[in-house]
Amino acid sequence: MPSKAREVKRSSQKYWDEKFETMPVAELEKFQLRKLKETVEWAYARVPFYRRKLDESGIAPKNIKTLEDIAKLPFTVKNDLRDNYPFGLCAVPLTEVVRVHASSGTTGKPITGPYTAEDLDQWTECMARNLWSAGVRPDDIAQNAYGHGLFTGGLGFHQGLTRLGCVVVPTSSGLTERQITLLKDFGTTALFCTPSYALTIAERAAELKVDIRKLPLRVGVFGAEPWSTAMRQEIEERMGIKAHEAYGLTEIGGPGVGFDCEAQDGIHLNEDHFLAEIVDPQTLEPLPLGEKGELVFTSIQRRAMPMLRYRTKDITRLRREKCRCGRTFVKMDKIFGRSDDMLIISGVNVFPSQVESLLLEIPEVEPQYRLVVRKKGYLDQLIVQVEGKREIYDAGPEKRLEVAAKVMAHIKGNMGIGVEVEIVEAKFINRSEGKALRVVDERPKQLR
Ligand code: DLL
Repeated sequence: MPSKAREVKRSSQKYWDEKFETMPVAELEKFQLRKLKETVEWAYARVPFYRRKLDESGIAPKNIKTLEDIAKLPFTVKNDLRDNYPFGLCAVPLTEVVRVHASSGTTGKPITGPYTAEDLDQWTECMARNLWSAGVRPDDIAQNAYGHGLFTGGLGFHQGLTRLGCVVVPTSSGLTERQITLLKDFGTTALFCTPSYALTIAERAAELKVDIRKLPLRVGVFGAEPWSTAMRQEIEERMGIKAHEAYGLTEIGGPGVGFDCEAQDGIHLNEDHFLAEIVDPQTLEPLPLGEKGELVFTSIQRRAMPMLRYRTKDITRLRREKCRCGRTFVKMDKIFGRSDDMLIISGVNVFPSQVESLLLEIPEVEPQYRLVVRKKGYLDQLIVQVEGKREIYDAGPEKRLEVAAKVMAHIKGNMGIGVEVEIVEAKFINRSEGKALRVVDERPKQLR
């Protein structure tokens, strides 16, 4: 198998694509500007939606002369994708489309992500960078437990792993006991799934008296949902692995947009493919590097569905700094959360991942939780429902109240908000096989 042999030879290389991953920023910016101009022209010439939007804003492709000029372009939002469902934003005839992914989200019509053969190839390269950076190598036995199908996770990882030349085991998500059997029988060394599913697998394995720490498993690449650093450490501890990260979204091509490295300190963005900005979610003004706000992406190499200034609703900040891995790509902080999931409790902005970090600091509770929001009079009330460790239930109701009070005080002390805490029955929280549902909003719709 010549291609596998070729990849094996590359195992000692530090980067998958050294040229781009370590390109000096000035050179990268020149490349980005060229690709940005091409993309704006491509979208303007081929997608009536973009032509109309640019015309309405009085912007012509020739007005894009510097990278900063990107701020002149109008934003694109999820509803634009819904309104143009299924192929209204497609810049190529369907005869040139070789794949369509889709994401349903929680409400409304799905959105689609079409790819040309060239788009698929580039996506695969982006995924290969992600996996390589996590230390996945051609001799890994790679169990891919992201959902396979319309969701971009399964096939995106499949392509990247195949390009590396790994032994790919496409389990898809679910059937947790079988996942554990295969981890054992195949001697899986690398696991891919959402962080919440990794936790589900770890928990089930413990119940089955399988010690994952003693299996050959050594690395995982997790993503597709917000997770705190504390959760990463928890997974590393329970599985005895290094837990790395993948970031991406269907609208701009799925996972492979960003990835972490050996430093595990922020997520490098594949800047030769995606231009990132942070904007103030209220005023939509661009914010300088280092400030927290909404992440906006422009794809600069995609052909089938180019995206101009797509508002992700993900909240984070960008950092341009020397990373110890040697990559020059800008870094983004772990996503704090989606603006959709942000709660305002007693005037304080609350993201589920902040509460998650605090829960993980309390040894008496499990990292299984959900946040329920209710109205109490005019005020929003936050109820943190969390499961306790087995010993807590054995110790009786008094103990549950004591732990609830402890959690409440910890949240108050760190976030300054009063919440109600319920130590719910064991297994009350639905175990996730994909993206975990963290927020249950029980407020009447008109009062949210
Ligand atoms: O979740 C793509 C993906 C698959 C990424 C596998 C990583 C691994 P969507 O289903 O369209 O695509 O959801 C995209 O998920 O806007 C974020 O809100 C969230 N998200 C994705 N990765 C992360 C991450 C895939 N690492 C939405 N941390 C995004 C936090 C993430 N949130």
